[in-house]
Amino acid sequence: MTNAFTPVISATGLFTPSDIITNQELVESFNAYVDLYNAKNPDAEPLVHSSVEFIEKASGIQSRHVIDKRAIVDPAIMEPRYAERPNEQISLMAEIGVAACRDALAKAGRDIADVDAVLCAASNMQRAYPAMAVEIQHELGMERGFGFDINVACSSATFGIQTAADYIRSGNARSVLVVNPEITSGHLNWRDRDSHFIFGDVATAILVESKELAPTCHWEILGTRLKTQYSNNIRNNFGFLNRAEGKGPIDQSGPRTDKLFVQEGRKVFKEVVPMVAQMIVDHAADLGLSSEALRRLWLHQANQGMNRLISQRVLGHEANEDESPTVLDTYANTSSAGSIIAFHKHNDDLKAGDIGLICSFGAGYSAGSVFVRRVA
Ligand code: CO8
Repeated sequence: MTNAFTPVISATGLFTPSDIITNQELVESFNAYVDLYNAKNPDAEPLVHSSVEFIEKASGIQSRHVIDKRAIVDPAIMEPRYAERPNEQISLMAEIGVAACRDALAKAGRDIADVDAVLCAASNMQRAYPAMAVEIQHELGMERGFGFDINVACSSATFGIQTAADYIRSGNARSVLVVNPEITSGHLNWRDRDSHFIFGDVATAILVESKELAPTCHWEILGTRLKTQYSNNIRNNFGFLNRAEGKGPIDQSGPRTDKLFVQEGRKVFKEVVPMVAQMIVDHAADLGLSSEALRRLWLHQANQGMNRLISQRVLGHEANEDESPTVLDTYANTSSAGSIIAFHKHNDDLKAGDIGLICSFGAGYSAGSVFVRRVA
């Protein structure tokens, strides 16, 4: 039974940066940096080489996109260089967000004048204020409505979808753009052997609308659920009070590496898999959905092994690529955008009535599940 305030996904959009770093290239530059460091610091504990085999076996990642790879793979720099822009120019994060929004709007045949709100939901914001969402709203030419930012690390997109869906359900909005510009290269420590291979840059957008406004072909949102549970196992202490700590600049090989992404990867793996699997099973049961009813899982793209275990627990058997598609092999972990890229690239072939799940999980811990059914 649906009514006028039923929230649906009308379309999604994707912006993929053209620069690609393969594991081979990443490891070559990392190992050159290690050799340089060890030659310069003969009395320090020697750094150890990275390996392509380890990365592929431990994570399933083969390559990643980044905004500009030149400085990242330069062994003398090993961090991105994105030029500061004047206030009059659009910021980098807004620029890629706008590209993803335009893609979603074009796919839905939606005029920007019909959109009521923009939610910028991502792991990092380029600045404190004005909100990124307000800049994106302005750049899209929205002359009314509102925008604000949402930050729940890798789960930002599903938290954004639930927020948008609630606006639709309550009648406070009819059309909401949720946008996820993820420039993860800015907060990844490219000199850290344990994590230098994990992330990639991208932007996605989801147009969440009231059913009566949506194009004929859309995805009805059957239910959304969010969960958070505090953990220090994925952490980034970067913030506006760093300056007040009086400890000098943030250096990715110095004592302040906690101002970049750090994690206890094994603990994350062990604790998040059962938490997320249980959440999905409970949510499906509450919606009256059996595992056989689930045609496809669009899971967060952090680690192939995690997705294998989660889908096994949810479906009762090992999922194949058709049931649980992978995009992390070529995109790596793109934080909140991962499950949306998987949905964007792998939903066209499903039929009317097919049911699937968009699910994200990550730092916080945080997790979100969104069950959807294809219409037309
Ligand atoms: N090359 C070769 N060997 C290596 C390397 C390397 N690069 N790195 C580690 N090793 C070695 C280790 O030294 C260790 O050796 P030994 O056994 O001799 O001690 C061995 O490999 C095993 O190391 P680990 O235990 O660390 O390896 P794992 O098998 O656990 O794999 C992973 C590491 C891939 C990180 C895995 O633990 C994992 O994926 N865990 C899940 C993590 C996850 O999903 N995190 C999500 C967080 S992201 C999020 O929420 C968003 C945050 C915001 C984004 C911000 C942008 C940057």
